Amino acid sequence: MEIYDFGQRLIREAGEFVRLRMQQDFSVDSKMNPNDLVTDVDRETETFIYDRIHEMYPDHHIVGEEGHGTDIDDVSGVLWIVDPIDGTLNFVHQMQNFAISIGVFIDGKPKCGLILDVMNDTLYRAEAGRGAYKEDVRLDPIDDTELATSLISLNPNWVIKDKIGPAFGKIVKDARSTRSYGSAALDMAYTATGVVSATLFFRLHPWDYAAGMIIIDEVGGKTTNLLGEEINILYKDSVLSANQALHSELVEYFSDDAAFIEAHRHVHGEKK
Ligand code: 2AM
Ligand code: CA
Ligand code: CA
Ligand code: CA
Repeated sequence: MEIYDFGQRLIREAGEFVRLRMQQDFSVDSKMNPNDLVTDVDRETETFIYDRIHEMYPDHHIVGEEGHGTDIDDVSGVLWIVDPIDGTLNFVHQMQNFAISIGVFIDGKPKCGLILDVMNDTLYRAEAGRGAYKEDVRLDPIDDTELATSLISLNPNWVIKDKIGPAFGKIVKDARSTRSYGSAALDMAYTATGVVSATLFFRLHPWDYAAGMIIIDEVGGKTTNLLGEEINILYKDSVLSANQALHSELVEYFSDDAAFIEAHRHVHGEKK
């Protein structure tokens, strides 16, 4: 079966799995810090997705947040990058506003991106070169905007940090307004649909941005790190997705700030 069709079927099944599973008890643990949570549902959903891909395509490679593919360090062949639940804090606290995110790459080139808003059962999807869709509605190219009349999404935690805070703070001041949704994948889907005009992150993993960057490409938007540099799909990086004009405008806030560049250097260039 064609990868894109299989992926769409799989992510819908995984969404159904999550909606049923969350009606039963599940345990919540914290990872490195007390605000970084993981649940049984994250782990079980990743295994659900892994098992089905592996059964259908035994020679494909699969990387997931919850432990699959930790040994994968090159992009040759078909690579599935999976976040079983993006927005785990929303999952735990709100039981809504979280997503499943799946990006597929062939020899490092984008193949397709899938983001399912699980509780609304709304699928954002794109196949490279063949357009992006929200459910069955083809998405229009996103329009250029200026920061002064744009809504942007970002996490307020970055604004209050010593070295990187000022650059984010200036953006907050100059934007029409900001939003914080708590799911990087949904932030990117919202950028592709024009709900916000840009989304910014200081540090993401491949599973957070893989699907979103493919969808944003297909609506004519641009994704790089915050300094305007190309992102390597197996690396952690900062992420900036926006329409073309706003992307250029936003990169200036970071690339003109020596303290930001210095802090950025320390946390980037690391493999997932
Ligand atoms: P997650 O829910 O899959 O962990 C807002 O918290 C966004 O940042 C979410 O998409 C979340 O993904 C992501 N994120 C990445 N690293 C994180 C971390 N260490 N703690 C909390 N959220 C993180
Ligand atoms: Ca997580
Ligand atoms: Ca995530
Ligand atoms: Ca996750």
